[in-house]
Amino acid sequence: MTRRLHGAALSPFVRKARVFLKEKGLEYESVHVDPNDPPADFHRLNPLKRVPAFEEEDLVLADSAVICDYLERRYPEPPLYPSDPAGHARTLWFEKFADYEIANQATLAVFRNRVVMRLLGRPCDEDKVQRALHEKLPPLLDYLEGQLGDREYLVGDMLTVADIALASQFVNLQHGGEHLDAERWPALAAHRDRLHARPAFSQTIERESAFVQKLMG
Ligand SMILES: N[C@@H](CCC(=O)N[C@@H](CS)C(=O)NCC(=O)O)C(=O)O
Repeated sequence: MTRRLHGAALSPFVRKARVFLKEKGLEYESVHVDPNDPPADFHRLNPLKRVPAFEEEDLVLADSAVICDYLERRYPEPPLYPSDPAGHARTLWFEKFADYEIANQATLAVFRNRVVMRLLGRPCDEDKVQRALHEKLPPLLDYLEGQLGDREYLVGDMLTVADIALASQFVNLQHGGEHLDAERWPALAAHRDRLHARPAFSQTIERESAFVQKLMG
């Protein structure tokens, strides 16, 4: 069967899909697409020209949330979404919170300025990074810390796509040279450590970190 994931190694959304596929135990072919310079025909896979895009036989999908939702319905085991309506809805909420709110700060402000801009030979907007770290990110993390409480996962007692989405954003924060303050957000830091210790994350983090170190010289 043809199953391909198109994207770049350091994209948090591509990583989320990669980890999801690995947690499902699904084999796939990885196709490199640089989101800053996609191939001319990439619009056929995603008219928005964003990564990830996904192909399975004749099916073409884009957007990590859509790809994960498809994989869950097509390959229900092991489940990565709760089956009860309330748990399912809360999972989608936290997934969205990670993909949009945390992503805007951890990836688009910190990682993009500290890593991507440097690689593109453009200046890093360090003011934007500092605003993200000290003004924008903390209230979002305070909220998640309260929601997580002393539980292992964001929703119920199972690993869900929401945990994967959030932990994936924290990898980009790390690539940008920043870490969660474990004294201020202990539950969240422990959650990140648990997720990043799973083989699906630890293997990719090791490879990516070596790559980032090499790129940044
Ligand atoms: N909501 C989308 C976000 C995808 C996204 O923004 N990907 C970035 C790379 S991290 C991208 O392709 N950016 C290129 C662009 O927006 O032109 C998802 O979850 O897949």
